[in-house]
Amino acid sequence: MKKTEPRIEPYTHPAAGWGALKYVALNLLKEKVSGGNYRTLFGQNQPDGFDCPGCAWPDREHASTFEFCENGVKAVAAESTSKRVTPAFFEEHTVEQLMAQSDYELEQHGRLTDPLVYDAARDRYVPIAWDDAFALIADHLNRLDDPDRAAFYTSGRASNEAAFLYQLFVRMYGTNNFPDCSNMCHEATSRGLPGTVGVGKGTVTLEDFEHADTLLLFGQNPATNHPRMLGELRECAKRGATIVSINPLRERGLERFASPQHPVEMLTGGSTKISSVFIRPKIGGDFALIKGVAKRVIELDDAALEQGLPRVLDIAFIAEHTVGFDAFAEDLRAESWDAIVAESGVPKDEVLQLADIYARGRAVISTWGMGLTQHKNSVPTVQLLSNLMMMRGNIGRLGAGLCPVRGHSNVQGDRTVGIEEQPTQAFLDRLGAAYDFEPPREHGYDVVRSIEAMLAGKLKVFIGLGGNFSIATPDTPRVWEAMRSCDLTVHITTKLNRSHLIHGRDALILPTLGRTEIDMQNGVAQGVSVEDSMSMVHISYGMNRPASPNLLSEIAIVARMALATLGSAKVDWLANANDYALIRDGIEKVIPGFENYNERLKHPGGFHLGVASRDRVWNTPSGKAQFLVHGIEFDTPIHRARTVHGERLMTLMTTRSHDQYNTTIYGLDDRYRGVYGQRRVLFANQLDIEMLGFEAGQRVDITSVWDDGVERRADSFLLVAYDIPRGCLGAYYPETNPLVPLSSVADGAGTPTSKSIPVLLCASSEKQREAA
Ligand SMILES: Nc1nc2c(c(=O)[nH]1)N[C@H]1C(S)=C(S)[C@@H](COP(=O)(O)OP(=O)(O)OC[C@H]3O[C@@H](n4cnc5c(=O)[nH]c(N)nc54)[C@H](O)[C@@H]3O)O[C@H]1N2
Ligand SMILES: Nc1nc2c(c(=O)[nH]1)N[C@H]1C(S)=C(S)[C@@H](COP(=O)(O)OP(=O)(O)OC[C@H]3O[C@@H](n4cnc5c(=O)[nH]c(N)nc54)[C@H](O)[C@@H]3O)O[C@H]1N2
Ligand SMILES: [Mo]
Repeated sequence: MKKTEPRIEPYTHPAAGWGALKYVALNLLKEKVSGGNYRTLFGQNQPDGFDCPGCAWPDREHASTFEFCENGVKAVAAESTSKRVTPAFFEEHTVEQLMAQSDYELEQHGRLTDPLVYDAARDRYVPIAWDDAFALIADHLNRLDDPDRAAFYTSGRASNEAAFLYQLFVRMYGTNNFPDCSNMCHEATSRGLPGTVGVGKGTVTLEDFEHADTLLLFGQNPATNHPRMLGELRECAKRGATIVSINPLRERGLERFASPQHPVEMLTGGSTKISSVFIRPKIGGDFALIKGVAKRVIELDDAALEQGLPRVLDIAFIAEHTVGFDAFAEDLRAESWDAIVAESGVPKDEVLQLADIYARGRAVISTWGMGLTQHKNSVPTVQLLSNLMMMRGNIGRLGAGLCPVRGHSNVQGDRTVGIEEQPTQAFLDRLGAAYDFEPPREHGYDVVRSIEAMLAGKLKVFIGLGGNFSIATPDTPRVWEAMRSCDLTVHITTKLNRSHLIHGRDALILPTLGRTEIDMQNGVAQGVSVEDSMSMVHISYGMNRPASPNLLSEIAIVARMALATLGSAKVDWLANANDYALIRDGIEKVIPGFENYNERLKHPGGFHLGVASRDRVWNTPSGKAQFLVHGIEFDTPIHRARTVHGERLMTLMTTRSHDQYNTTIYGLDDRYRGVYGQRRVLFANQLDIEMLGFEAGQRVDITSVWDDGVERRADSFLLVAYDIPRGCLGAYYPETNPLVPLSSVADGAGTPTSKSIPVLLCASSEKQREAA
């Protein structure tokens, strides 16, 4: 693809439409999809095809019509590329030389073909036999004086089978150190919802979208990150449902959508209006906003009572299904409107408008993404949203419910099958009984704690099942120091990324099959299963020839790592790797909800795992859904920094552009936000740009304000005047990760606060400008 000239040019078309088709064509040409096998792209999310490695949005059961998704195609094309990174490539490049390449360039080299080991004398990765690689891992693990000195990372693409076998191996080895991408993603959801409704998962299915009359979309950008969700929203909008976007940015894709599934819309240049209302809190303002809405619902109910009108609260639901309502209502009555307005950044009339919409809705779905989960108060925010929904019985009822929209295609399934650093005792009991061993009982390290433990010299071996740990995590220079202090780093991976270059004393790169590839074991093509964001579990079969004959499946790698480390006295690892159905039998034994797992997977579209809260069964200590009281916080790091620096102190959110998949950079455009050919841009309100004495188009350096005396900076960002609330800034992740302090995490979830970083700006110096 020809490199676009860097420019800023506002986008005026609907999301998707012809623009998306054009981009798809360009991507296919660029990747030279393996063997010209474009059929692959249409095998995604088909009953007999593979699960799209893009996002976790569920598939319609109809699934016979190809659901077009630009970013799904990009994900598949990136995996099916015909480009290869062979041992000859590493012979030509030292690690130091590769470090000089951008993340985008590293990604472009293509698929890894052979297992590699780091050769320190030559600063190169060189080939290693698979058995020697497993022996090296076993040797390191068995030499540690304590299994808690090793951590086992998982990124959310690993299948249920791979993840289950991995956690079994790791727990038999003796630790619960399972940092995973979820720790940086929807952890506030997973830790918050159990406190209110008893389960850390959403309560809706796609069917509910057909019956909802009101949808509140909090902090997500579906046109980029869950494009197939727009198809669902389009149907809702056509039906006349009210859709509200709650987001500091007026994301283009939430305004108008031209559906590639509907030829008439495409040919006539038509499109569908998605959101009818845009509520725009300042960054981190959602908690106060939701509190305002809940307070207003109480006021509306008071007024209804007085006038003898039907109640606004669902008093039957509250009485039968909940506890804690009185204290909750009392706290809302006592909350001041001034605080709500000041802390949310939303004018009072708009808070009231949102409350009216909510109170009119007879079937309301609330969805949310990273805009709610990556702040200090994310757990209380998710709980408050859940409480708001409970006020009108909007949980466990047709067309209504909680809909956290997960990221990675199997991030929810990985947690279900045991990738969890805080396992319950009940889970450990069942696991131990099924495999006849005593699992470690102490909770392990999450992502941030793993990094801290490395820095403290307590963690010496890092093994990563997918992902890009050194780039996805916060506080980049500290993470690199931490990873380089390890005795061994291992990456099980499809493509080259920077984490492979930030290595321990010993280091391995183990190349694996992707989801799109045929996985033959013992002469039989194996399927793997995944759970989407709405708890549907289904099977996935690859269709492509593997990128290299020397790749192993993730499951085979885990099994052989386990065999080399632990032997086969308790588990016949190789038998499990030869027939994935055996692993599913194990999952069935240990995890409730998987009865008849192998059988039920044969049903096209799979099966629903069952979510207790959806059935109004509340797995909480009280046995009821719980209203919880949380106050607005007035003494946060951002408040404190603003006291010192005044209005020059800004709050920075870090988000995804349209041309990336997390740390994988597909291209340098973010077309819906009007950015082309570049990524180091900083969105700011024109009035703030003037107030700070800058001009749009100039370059600025960003430093974050934190209390540990460490300087954190990211330099040379192009200032772009953008429609964003005052005091707020936006930039892309991962370039901005050096700004996120390691110790700045969501209370109760440990998620890095990558959507609310207190920062200051200064003009870039001439020298830095040249370097950029
Ligand atoms: N193509 C593509 N698809 C993806 C991914 C990808 O990188 N590329 N990543 C996958 C993963 S792992 C995930 S988790 C999801 C992420 O999908 P999203 O949840 O959409 O994640 P982000 O792009 O980080 O942006 C979140 C949105 O939150 C808004 N926001 C920021 N701060 C606030 C706030 O304080 N309040 C509110 N209300 N909104 C706020 C931003 O303006 C932005 O619109 O997508 C998944 N799908
Ligand atoms: N500042 C900031 N930081 C963030 C975020 C943010 O919004 N802002 N978002 C956070 C979120 S939501 C998430 S989920 C994390 C993501 O963190 P990660 O999951 O660690 O990162 P990814 O970029 O998704 O990982 C991509 C790599 O996975 C490997 N890979 C791809 N497919 C496969 C496969 O099938 N098998 C294997 N074994 N490997 C594969 C490839 O090597 C690729 O380079 O980042 C978090 N970090
Ligand atoms: Mo994520």
